[in-house]
Amino acid sequence: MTNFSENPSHLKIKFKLHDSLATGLPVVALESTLISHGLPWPDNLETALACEDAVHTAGALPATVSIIDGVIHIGSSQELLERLARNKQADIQKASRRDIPAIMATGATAATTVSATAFLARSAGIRFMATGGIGGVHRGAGQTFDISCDLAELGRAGQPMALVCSGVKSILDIPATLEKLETLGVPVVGYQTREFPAFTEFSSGLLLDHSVGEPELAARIFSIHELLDMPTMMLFAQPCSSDLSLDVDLAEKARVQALSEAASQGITGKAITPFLLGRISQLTLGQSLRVNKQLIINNAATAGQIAAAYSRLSQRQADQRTP
Ligand code: PSU
Ligand code: MN
Repeated sequence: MTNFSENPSHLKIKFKLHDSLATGLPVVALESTLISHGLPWPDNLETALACEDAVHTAGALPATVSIIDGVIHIGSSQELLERLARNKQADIQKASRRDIPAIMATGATAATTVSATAFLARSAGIRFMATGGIGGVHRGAGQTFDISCDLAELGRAGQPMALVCSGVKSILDIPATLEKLETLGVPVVGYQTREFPAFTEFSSGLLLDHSVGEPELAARIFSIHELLDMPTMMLFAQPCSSDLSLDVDLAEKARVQALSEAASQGITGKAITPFLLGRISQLTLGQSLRVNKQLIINNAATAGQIAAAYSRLSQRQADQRTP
C-alpha cells in the first residue's frame, strides 16, 4: 500500500473489506464513472447495485471506488451509490488518475474512471476489477492526441491487476487501441471469445492470440503474470451476449451521427465519452443502454468468479508449500 492509506483522513475502506484485504479473500473493484457519467438515472443505480450483487454471488466482495468530499472511498454503501447515480447538481466530477490530488485537496466529489479506480484499488491491495468498456485511442488521435489515460494506467509498472471489460466502444479506433495495448505490453485475453469485443457489439472482427473459457484458467494465467512480476495490468475481454448485440447498421449510423454532432458542437476532452454514450443511447432508442447494462453486470460477475478462483488457487499453492 502507498502512504495515503496510512492517513485515515484521506481514505475510507468499507468495514467489511478490511478482513478480506488482509487475508487475501477475493475482492473486486468497480469503477464509478459509468454510474455518474456513463448511464442515465435510474438505470445507473440499478446497474451499480446489480454489479455489487453479481460480485457477491460469485463469491467475492465488491468495492465500488469514488472520491467523496475529498476522501477516497474503497467500497460504497447503497446511499453513496445513490448519491453518485443521482449526480444532482451535476457536481460530481469525472476523475482520471491525474485529477485525484486536486479533487482531494479541494474536498470535491468525483467518480473514478478506469485509470483512477485501478490506481486507487491497487494501492489498497485489490487485484481484480471490472468495468463496461475501457477508454482507448480516439478516432483522429493522430491530430487530437486524445488517448485515454486508461491505457497509460493499464501499462504502468506496478503491482499486477486483472481487469474484465468488453473491449472498447466502436466510437474509438479499435485497431489502434489494440496496437497501443501491445506496445504497452498489456496481455489481452478473450473471455469465451477469440475476438476482441466492441462493447455493445459482439465482435470487432479483430482476432486475439489468447482466449480462455472458464475462470480457473483465467486465474492461472493471472497468477503466472503475477509470479513473473509482469509490470502491467492484464485484460480479460468478454463480449456482450450475442442476442443483445446491437445491429451493425444501426450502430454505425448512430456512431457517425454522434461523432459529427460532437465535432460540430466542439465537444472534446473528458466530456466526449459521456456525450457519445448518451447520444448513441438516444439514437438507438435505448437499445445500446440495454446492452450496456447487461455487459457491465456480466463483467462484474466474471471478475468475481476469476477473483474467487484465484483465491482458491492461492490457497492450494499455500497448502502445498506447508509440509
Ligand atoms: N466506456 C463506457 N462507459 C463509460 C466509460 C467508458 O462505455 O462510462 C468511462 C470509464 O470510466 C472510462 C472512461 O474509464 O469513460 C474513459 O474516459 P476517457 O475516454 O475520457 O478517457
Ligand atoms: Mn480523452
